[in-house]
Amino acid sequence: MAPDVVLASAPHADTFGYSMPPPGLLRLGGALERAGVRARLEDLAYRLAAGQVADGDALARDCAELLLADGPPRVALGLSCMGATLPAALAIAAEIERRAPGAPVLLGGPGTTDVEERLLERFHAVDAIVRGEGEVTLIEALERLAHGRDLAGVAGTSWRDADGRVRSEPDRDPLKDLGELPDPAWHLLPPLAAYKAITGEDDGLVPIDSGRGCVYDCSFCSIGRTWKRRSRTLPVERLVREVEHAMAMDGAKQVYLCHDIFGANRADALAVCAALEARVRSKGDAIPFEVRARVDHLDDELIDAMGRAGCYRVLLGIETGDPVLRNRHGKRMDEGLDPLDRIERLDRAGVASILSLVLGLPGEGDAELARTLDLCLDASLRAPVHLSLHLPNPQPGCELGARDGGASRPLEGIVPDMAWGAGHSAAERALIDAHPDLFGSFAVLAEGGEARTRWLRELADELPPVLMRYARTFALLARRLGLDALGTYRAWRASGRSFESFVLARDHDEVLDALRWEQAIVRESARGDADDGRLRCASVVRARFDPVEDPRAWRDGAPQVREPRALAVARAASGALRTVVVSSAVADALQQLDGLEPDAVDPALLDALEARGLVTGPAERDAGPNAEHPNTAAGAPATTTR
Ligand code: B12
Ligand code: SF4
Repeated sequence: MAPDVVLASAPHADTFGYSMPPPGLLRLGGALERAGVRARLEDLAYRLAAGQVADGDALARDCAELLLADGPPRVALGLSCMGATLPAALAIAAEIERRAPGAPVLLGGPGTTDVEERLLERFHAVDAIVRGEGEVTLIEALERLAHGRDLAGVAGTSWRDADGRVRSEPDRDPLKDLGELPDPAWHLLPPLAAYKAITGEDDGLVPIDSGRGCVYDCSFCSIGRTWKRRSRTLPVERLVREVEHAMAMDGAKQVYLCHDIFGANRADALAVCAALEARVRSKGDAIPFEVRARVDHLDDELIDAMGRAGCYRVLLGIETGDPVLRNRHGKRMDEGLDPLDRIERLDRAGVASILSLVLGLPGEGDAELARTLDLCLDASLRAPVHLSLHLPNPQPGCELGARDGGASRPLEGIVPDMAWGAGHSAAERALIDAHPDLFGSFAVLAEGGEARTRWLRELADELPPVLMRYARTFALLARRLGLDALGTYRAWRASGRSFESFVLARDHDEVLDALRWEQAIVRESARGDADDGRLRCASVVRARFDPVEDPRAWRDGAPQVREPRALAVARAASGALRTVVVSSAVADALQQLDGLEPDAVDPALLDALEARGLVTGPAERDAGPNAEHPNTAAGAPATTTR
C-alpha cells in the first residue's frame, strides 16, 4: 500500500569518507510518525552506495522508480538536499512528475537556502519548498495538502499558486526548545551496521542532531543564514539519552555531534561533558565523541572536560592564519587569540584537531597566505593535527555566495569541496550548465584569477600530507633556507621533485636526520599488527637533534645541532608511537633482533627491551613478561614525542 508520504535524501556518492544516516531525515521521520502520518524514508546516498540505484545517467530514473515503488504517496513526496545534491533532487523531481503527475513534490534542506523562489519559478516539478527547520512546517503543509488545500499562510513555505505565481510565506520561528523535537526515527532507515558494511568503513560514527544553527555570519559559510543566525542546543539530558540510544545500535562505535559550534552554549557543553564523564566513572567506558567548534569557544576548563568525557576529535574552523582577514570575513574572533595554544591544549587533553582553512578568500594576498601556511606548519609541530585546506566555494545562502556568486565559476579539473561525488549524471550537468546562479556548490570563487586558483588547489592538495608527515623536516629545512612555510613550499615545488627527494638533494645533515626520523614514524604507523611469531623492534635512526625539543625551537630557535644520538621509534601497547633516546648498544641490539625468532635471543635481554616497549614479541609471549612487570611504563625511558 502506498504510504502517505515518502521522504528521501537526495543521492550523493562522496561523504568525505563518512557514511552516516542523515540526521535531518531521521528527525522529520520522527515528526511524521508523531503526527500519525504513514511515512517511508529513503536515503538515496545509501541506495547509491549499496548499488541499488545506478550511478551516472540512470540515477534520477532509478531513484524515481524506487521512490514510487509502492505507487505514488497519498499526500506528497519530499526531497532533502544540500547544494551538492540539489541538481540530483531536481532531476528526480522531474522524473517523478513524469511518472506520477499528481503527486506534490516538496523540497527542503540547506541546498535550497536563498534560491527557493528561483527554483519554483524555473522548475515546475517542484511544488513547494520548506525553508529552514522542517519538523513543524512539514506537518502543517501535509495537513493542507491532504485536504486538497494550498499552503497560503503556512509559515516557512514558498509555493506556487494555481495561477503559477510563486508565493513566499513569512519565516517560521525556529523552535525555542529543541527538547520538543521528536526522537529520530532510526527504524525507518537501514540499520547503522548496513551503512558501515556497504562502505567497508572501519569507524562506527553515528550522527546526533545535537544542536542547530550559528549566530555568526562568516562570509563563506551558509550555516548562520540557513538557521536564521540562531543557535540552540538539545537539552543536556535529552542529548545524553540520544547518545546512549545511538551507541546501543549495532555497529556504533563513536558519536558525531552535528552542531557546528560545540561550546557556543558553554554551560550546556560543560554539562554534557560532565554527564558523559560520570558515565565513564559508573560504567567504566567512555563514549568516544567528535565535535565541531570555534577555537574561541574552547577555554581550558571546557577542553579538559571534553578530554575526560571521551571527546577524541574536533573540527576547528580556523579559516585563515591572518586574524585581520579572518575578521574581515565575519568570523568575529579576538585577534589576539592564538589558535596554536588551543590546539596544543586540546592535544594535551587527548583531543585531536582537524583544522579547516580556506585558501584564496577575497583580500588574501601572499602575506596572508604565508600566515596561513605558517600556522599549518606550527600547528603540525605542536600536535598531530589533520589539515583540511579548501578553496572558497560559496553557496547561494552565504554572503560571498550572494555578493560574489557571479564571480564564482566552474574550473575544468577542479572539483569544489562542497560538490565532491555529485553532479555526474547528464541530467545534473545540464542543469548546472543552464542555471549557474542556483548551483554555487559546483563553482569556486577564483578571486585571484584562474592561474592562482589552480595553484592554490595544488597547494591545498600537496602541502597537507607533507606537513602531516614531515613537519619537523619541513621546519628545519625552512630554517636552513631562511624562508617561511610559503617560501619553502615554493622552493620545493619549483624543484619538480617529491618532497623527500627535494630534502635529500639539499643535503643538510640535521634536515636529513629529521627526514629519516619522520620516515621511521610513518613506517611504524603503517606497520600493521601482523603477528608472524617473530620479534618486532622499534625502528632506529641516528639524529643530531633532541626529539622532545620545544616545538617552537624547530622553527625559531638557534639550530640545536648536537652529536648524533640514537632514537628508537616504538609502538606502545595502546598503539601510540613514541620516540625514545637509546644508547648505541641498545640501538645495535634492536637492529639485530628485528625479525628474529624469540627463542634465538637471550630471555633477560628480551624481557628488558620488552619492558621498555622497544620490542614486541608474539602475542603468547607478551602475556608473560607484562604480567611479571606491571609497571613497565615506569621503567620506560622518559624522552617521548608525539
Ligand atoms: C551530518 C552531516 C553530514 C552527514 C550526513 C548528511 C546528511 N544528508 O544529512 C554526511 C557525513 C554524510 C555529510 C556529507 C556531506 N556533507 Co554534510 N553535513 C552534516 C552536518 C554536520 C549536519 C547535518 C544535519 O544533520 N543537520 C541537522 C539537521 C536537523 O538539519 P538538516 O539536515 O538541515 O534538516 C532540517 C532542515 O533543513 C529541514 N529539511 C531538510 N530536508 C528537508 C526536506 C523536506 C522535504 C522538508 C520539508 C524539510 C527538510 O528539516 C530538517 C529538520 O529541521 C551539516 C552541518 C549542519 N550542522 O547542518 C553538514 C552539511 C549539511 N554538509 C555539507 C556538505 C557540503 C556535505 C558534503 C557535500 C561534503 C562532501 N563534499 O562530501 C557531503 C554530501 C553528503 C550527501 N550524501 O549528501 C554542507 C552543505 C552546505 C550546503 N549549503 O549545501 C553542510 C551544511 C556543512 C557546511 N560545510 O556548510 N554531511
Ligand atoms: S564558519 Fe562556523 S562560526 Fe562561521 S557562520 Fe559557519 S558555523 Fe558559524
